[in-house]
Amino acid sequence: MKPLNIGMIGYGFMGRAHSNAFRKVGNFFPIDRRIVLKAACGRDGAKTQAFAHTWGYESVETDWRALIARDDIDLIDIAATNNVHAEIALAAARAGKMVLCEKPLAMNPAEALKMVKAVEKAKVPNMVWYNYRRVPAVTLAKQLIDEGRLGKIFHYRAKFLQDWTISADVPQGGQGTWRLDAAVAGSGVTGDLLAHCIDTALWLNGGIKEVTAMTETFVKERQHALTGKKQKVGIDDASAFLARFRNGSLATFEATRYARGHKALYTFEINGEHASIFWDLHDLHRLQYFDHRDDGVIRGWRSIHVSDGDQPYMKNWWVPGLQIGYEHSFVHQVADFLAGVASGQLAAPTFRDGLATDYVTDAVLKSARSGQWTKVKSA
Ligand code: SOE
Repeated sequence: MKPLNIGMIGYGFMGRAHSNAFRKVGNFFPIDRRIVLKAACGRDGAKTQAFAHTWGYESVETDWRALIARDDIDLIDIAATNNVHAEIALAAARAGKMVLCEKPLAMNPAEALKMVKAVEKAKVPNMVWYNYRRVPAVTLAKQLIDEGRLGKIFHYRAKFLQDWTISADVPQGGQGTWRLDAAVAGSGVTGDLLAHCIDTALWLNGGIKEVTAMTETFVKERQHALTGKKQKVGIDDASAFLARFRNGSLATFEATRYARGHKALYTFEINGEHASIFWDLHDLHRLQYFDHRDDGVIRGWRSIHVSDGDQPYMKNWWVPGLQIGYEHSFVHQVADFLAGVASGQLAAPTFRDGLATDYVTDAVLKSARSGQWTKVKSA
């Protein structure tokens, strides 16, 4: 089998999630390339070395430009902070590499558009790591909607709730807390958490026409982990918006890091003319489904344990009844990406799909500032 040499940029949470996916995918899915973890890249040499050792990368680079310049790298995976996505992706596309990028695609739509143009001009395979699409229960939701089981959609309701930044002592900037630093993250929960909800929503329910939003920054100043200085906080701690989808349905979206007791409670509910669907990341292998067309005496919400071979992705894992988890969504994403490359029909979400999400998050932030309903651009 022809090798596919991976150059991984970043060794944090996502560097681990992606590396795990690259290592596992060939054991469970019929891929046509032999994945080689060729090089890990990060600014801190010792940490990158340790990461490379743990995950089995053959070599280490401390400058992403040197990584991209290497002839023995086929695919650049950007698992670094949001502020460097664009620069790296542009250089990787110019060098003719395949490019995978962590979400959100960019700091703002202007950057994201440049990235889309670069990969499309260079005709290089590209994808954004919106992994939740490939949790089997979520993929099953897509299947049920596409089969028309819900009928006309009236409502879409999504939430992503966390509680890890309530203390004013949590710093901004630095490893682990860069998500609180606007210069590195771009925005707060809008780009970090709502972006997930929006990506899933655009996939399941089509485009969003307009939004009206509110955001809040509860802790106004935080110490910067790198400078030690107290600085104004530029990110949104909480963000909520109403939306109208192009198909006429109405939506509410909410994300916060101030919902005490919730760690990563991503939920969505969709209400259609005939049926409704509910999904909850804390119970990710289940899909709740209600069908009004069921016989009245047994009608009710059913909890589908998504673990059977005829349900999405599951025939590649264990035997019916045995469930899988969070990390597998990344494995599925690599499997689909490679199948897309092999067939010439790229798997979504491509960079252009990532731009569509960035247009929504941008409209949300603009609306929160202006207090006005704001139109969403089409990607
Ligand atoms: C933030 O805590 C975070 O890790 C996000 O950055 C991820 O994208 C999300 O999947 C889980 O929460």
